[in-house]
Amino acid sequence: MIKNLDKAAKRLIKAAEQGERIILYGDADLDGVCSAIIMQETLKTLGGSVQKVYFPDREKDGYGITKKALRELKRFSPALLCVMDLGISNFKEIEKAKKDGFDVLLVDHHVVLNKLPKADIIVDPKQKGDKHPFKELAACGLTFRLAEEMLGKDISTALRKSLVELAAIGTTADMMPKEADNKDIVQEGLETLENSWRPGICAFFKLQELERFPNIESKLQKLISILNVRDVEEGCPASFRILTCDSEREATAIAERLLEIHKLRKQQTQKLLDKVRSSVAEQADCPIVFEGGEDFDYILLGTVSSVISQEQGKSAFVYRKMKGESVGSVRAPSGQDTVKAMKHCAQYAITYGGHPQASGFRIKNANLAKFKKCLIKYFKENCPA
Ligand SMILES: [Mn+2]
Repeated sequence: MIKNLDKAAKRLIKAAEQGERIILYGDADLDGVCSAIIMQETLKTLGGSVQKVYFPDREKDGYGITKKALRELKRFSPALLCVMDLGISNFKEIEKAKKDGFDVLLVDHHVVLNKLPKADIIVDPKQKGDKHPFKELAACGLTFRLAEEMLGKDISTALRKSLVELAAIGTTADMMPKEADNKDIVQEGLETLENSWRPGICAFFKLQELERFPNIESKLQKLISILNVRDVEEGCPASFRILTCDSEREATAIAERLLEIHKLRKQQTQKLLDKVRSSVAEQADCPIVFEGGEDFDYILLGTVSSVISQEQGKSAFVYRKMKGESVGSVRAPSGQDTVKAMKHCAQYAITYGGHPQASGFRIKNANLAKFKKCLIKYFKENCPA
């Protein structure tokens, strides 16, 4: 049993039944977005009222619970703040949210740092005392398990399908291992995905770009890469807008727009990849890749670090340099732990966190060189080639 899942379900049911204000706060990637939709639709089924769904703008405001978000959300307090796919390292921000009058419920799957934040309820299979044997659920997988617990045995087949589809999309997008719970969730979700009632999903399966793929798995990968396109309107990612949209005409318009942006991004990614590749070629004996610049577009970082890490078989730290600070995306081959490495060099970073193979950091530009040196030393000692 996942620790605190029953507690969290009871708390959410109570909030729905008593008409408490509920705020959903999710990461803006597909895992976070799918989590938020699963939770929103589950609460709606139970008669709850979600006042606001908030996604932080990673590019502008950074990852996690942000100060800006807390300022904007304060007007909803007192309320239940349900945070998904982030929060486990937001110690100060959660303390502030509590002070502002929020009850805080965390559903996260990221690595627990040295301590837990002071949220009222924490669901994270990676916390101490969690006896669930499988630790690699995505946040949307956890949220789906939570929805099952909240809805109990009465869950209708139609509702279950519509939720598990989202969990399958988010789990695949987060590149979680397709084992145990994840395998069940993805299999169940894929069974009906092509016949989804959700206008946003129907719109995608009618695109020519998707039709040419031979099977549902490859179609899903394409669907994810298009949904991943960053297109924020009034703080709301396109993926959320399209997956919750109830008109197929509107959904088709968003899908076509995303496809156009997606094509453009692909060209930009190739350009940046070529740039990083030529720089890396001159540093063959360096145990890591550490590359960045002012022209490194934030939204390309994840893809570029991931491709470079695969090509080089090294941990890749790829960052965008801004005015005083830089933000980076990190990917690593299996067996290397970038969170542990950054923990070792934490004195130079402002924040860092994530998963061993996929993480991120924020740093003062003045510390970039020291951070790099420290990481190189760490990898030389701990991951000899
Ligand atoms: Mn996630």
